[in-house]
Amino acid sequence: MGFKCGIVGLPNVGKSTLFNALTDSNKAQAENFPFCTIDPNIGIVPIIDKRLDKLTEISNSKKKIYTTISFVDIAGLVQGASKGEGLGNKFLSHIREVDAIIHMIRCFDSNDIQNVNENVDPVRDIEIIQTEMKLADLESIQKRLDKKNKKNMSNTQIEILERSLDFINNDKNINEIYDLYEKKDIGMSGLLSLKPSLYVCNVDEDSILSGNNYTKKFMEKYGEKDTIVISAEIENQLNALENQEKKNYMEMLGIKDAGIKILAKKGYNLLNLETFFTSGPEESRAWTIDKNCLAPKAAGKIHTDFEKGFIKVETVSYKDFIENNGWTNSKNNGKMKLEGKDYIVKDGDVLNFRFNT
Ligand SMILES: Nc1nc2c(ncn2[C@@H]2O[C@H](COP(=O)(O)OP(=O)(O)OP(=O)(O)O)[C@@H](O)[C@H]2O)c(=O)[nH]1
Ligand SMILES: [Mg+2]
Repeated sequence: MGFKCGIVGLPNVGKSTLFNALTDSNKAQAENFPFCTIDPNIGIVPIIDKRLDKLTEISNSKKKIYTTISFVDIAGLVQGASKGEGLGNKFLSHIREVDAIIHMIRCFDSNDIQNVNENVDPVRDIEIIQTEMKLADLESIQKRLDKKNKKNMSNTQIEILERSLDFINNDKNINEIYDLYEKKDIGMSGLLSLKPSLYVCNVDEDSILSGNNYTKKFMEKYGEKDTIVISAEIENQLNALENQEKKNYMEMLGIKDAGIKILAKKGYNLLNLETFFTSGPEESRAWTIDKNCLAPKAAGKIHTDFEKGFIKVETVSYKDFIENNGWTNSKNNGKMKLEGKDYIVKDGDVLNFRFNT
């Protein structure tokens, strides 16, 4: 299963516009009225990786398969959503299914584009969303900590819920849970407030390069590391253009990389993901794993039989593979290593698994 990122925010802030840009489609209806989106739109996006292009060339592979991330365009949330306001709490459950959240925040002025609140205020807007997520979490924690439901959970799971309850009730920074427990256990809690988050400040054309007062105010509070300034509208227009036209337009705007590319990369980092490759005459392919993944687990990404029957793995680093022009010379020049089940796969490794079926 690929990784899923949900696009979350107030109504009419540009979520569907961003989704269309990310998925290079017109799949999501994006119109100037609140609650335009009701059912979630799902799009799968290849993560373009130049290293894979290179490997495909060297191995003369018939097929090239990039790894992917799924994006989910979710209905707008409003104050009181957890209690059924707006489109209500059914939509909070769509957020529960994603691995990470892209918060879409309006940072542009426009008299034409309806705003559900009276003015533009990114910090207030994100707080409305986060409060709704916390309220939804409180309800879900309380339900699960009921005696009868508690029986099916491990002690760690119960502890995480109890701690989260304390953090939310006392308005403490819930992300401190990440210092106390393992990522996989935290993920299993399904709590919305604990999902890794990226913030996208949606701006007009003139603010793409250096932001505006809204983005500044937002970053003062939420920092720059996990924030990205994008114009969803412009990204969408860029996608509609042919290569040369696109280049010219980007030059005119003064941007080097499409914002959505930067966004996909940031998402990858945020989720602590890495890539390993397989490469041969049939296909070259990129695979997504968690950082510090052990070799058998990585094998399991390809097929569960590979994990069960894992014997050894042949490894060559990406750099060596390129420098030695493929498997054969890497082997002959002593760059291929044979590793066992304790091997921690590194980003960029080119791997060949040996297994029993
Ligand atoms: N001026 C301006 N308008 C934008 C921008 N991004 C989106 N819009 C417009 O805002 C309106 C709403 O965009 P959508 O993408 O449908 O918004 P949404 O967040 O999906 O809305 P809901 O599905 O109703 O929650 C559309 O008319 C877009 O063209 C932007 O960066 N600047
Ligand atoms: Mg929408």
